[in-house]
Amino acid sequence: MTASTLKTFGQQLSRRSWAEPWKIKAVEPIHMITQEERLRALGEAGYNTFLLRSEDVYIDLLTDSGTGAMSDRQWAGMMMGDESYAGSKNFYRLEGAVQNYYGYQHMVPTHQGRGAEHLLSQTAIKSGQYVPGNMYFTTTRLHHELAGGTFVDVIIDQAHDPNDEYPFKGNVDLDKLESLIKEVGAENIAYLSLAGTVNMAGGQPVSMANVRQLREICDRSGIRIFLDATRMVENAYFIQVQEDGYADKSIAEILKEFCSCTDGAWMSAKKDNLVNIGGWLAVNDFDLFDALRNLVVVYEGLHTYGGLAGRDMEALAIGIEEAVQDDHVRSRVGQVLYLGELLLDWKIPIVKPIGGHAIFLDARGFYPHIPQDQFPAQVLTAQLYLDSGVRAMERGNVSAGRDPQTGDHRYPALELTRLAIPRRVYTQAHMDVAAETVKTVHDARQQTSGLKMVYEPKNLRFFQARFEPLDMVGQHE
Ligand code: P71
Repeated sequence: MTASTLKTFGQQLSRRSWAEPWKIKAVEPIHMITQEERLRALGEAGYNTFLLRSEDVYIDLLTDSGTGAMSDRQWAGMMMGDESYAGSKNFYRLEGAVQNYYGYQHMVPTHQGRGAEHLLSQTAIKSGQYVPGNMYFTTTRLHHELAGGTFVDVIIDQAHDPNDEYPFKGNVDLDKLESLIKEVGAENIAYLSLAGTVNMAGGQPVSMANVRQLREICDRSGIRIFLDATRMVENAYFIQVQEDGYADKSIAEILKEFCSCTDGAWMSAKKDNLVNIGGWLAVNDFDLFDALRNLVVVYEGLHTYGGLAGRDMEALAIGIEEAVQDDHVRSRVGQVLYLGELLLDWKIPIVKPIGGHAIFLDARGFYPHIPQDQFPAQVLTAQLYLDSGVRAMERGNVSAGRDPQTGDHRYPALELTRLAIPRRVYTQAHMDVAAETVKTVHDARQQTSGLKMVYEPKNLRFFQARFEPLDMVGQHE
């Protein structure tokens, strides 16, 4: 690819514009209910935005997962679904797209990311082994633990500091990894669990230099590297714009180069790959593939559909091609940057640098007076919803859960509220609404008090936990 074909629309005009490379063909109406109705809806939802009905939400920034808009080509592809039980032609299209754009040899489809995590964890982790990774992700770590593994965080220290502006805060700390190998022995390490643009750190990328060094260390010790490729396309964009030597390489080239330093990857296709449901798992080692192929039939479906309809696999194959277009990624990350820069201009505390898929508000910065066991990030999601019907997600003490050994809250260093931006869905004016609501809630921060958890599920508690405002607790007792 030459530099001239690489240029996006904005770059061709030598401007910073990141306008979307599409126009809107179908729209879905949205409404804002009244503040009184929002208060009632939030109470019914136990102050947990996961428990709100989407009809009661105005702008839905809960997640960028499965919430993107498909293109006209993808919708056309849905009509090309081959719903044969075995050997659907859409499976072969999907397999070809994964091989072509990610570079792995063997692929197993799954219904979504955690289905792939389950299969990989059960196959590649032996009970008692350690699984080092660049910060935990909720479902990923749970699957490590359910397979008898212990997750060890080996991300660089800067990732835990919302104000550190290092451009590759997703990097693995090589010393932490090497000390772990020395301490427990390489044979007790299942694999390195490496994520592109680290979600819980604020969508922070891993550099190409880092993955190359990791490859070297792991080769020396015979440790495999598996990549959480869920938002790896966005990671490739950050390498293109921030790492020396990559400005003239396309996102597609960078993605493939990065993946070539790893032994396989799992994917929640609901993010980068632009579909509403789907996932996959791809590896180079045939024996491992054989084991995965054997397990997928138990939990997901036959190895040529893995829980997906033929039409889903077709939309996914097309989504993979669209996901790596430079114009698309630049506009997607550009929209996140637009929202983040508005907030920075207003001195709102957010995780810096601005990441790929979301803005992460620093709830400690909003509510220094609310202790972490009164869930400041959960409070912030509630306040945003009450102000404007914008739905965000808690990514702090509730999400981190309890330590299985001590049973206590994990009290993570990062106490964040995430505004995730769905792909190809909202406009710049919607971003303005989101920014304004954050500002209003920030202005009222001193009058805000904490929450008490009144119902706590055992696994992934953040999904279904219920809360009451502390100043209300007791009124019902
Ligand atoms: C996100 C999600 C969806 C989610 C999952 C758990 C709690 C809250 C929200 C899902 C991811 C992800 C990464 C890096 C694997 C999964 C699981 N993210 N890795 O951010 O971000 O994929 O949801 O398709 O099962 O809102 P899955």
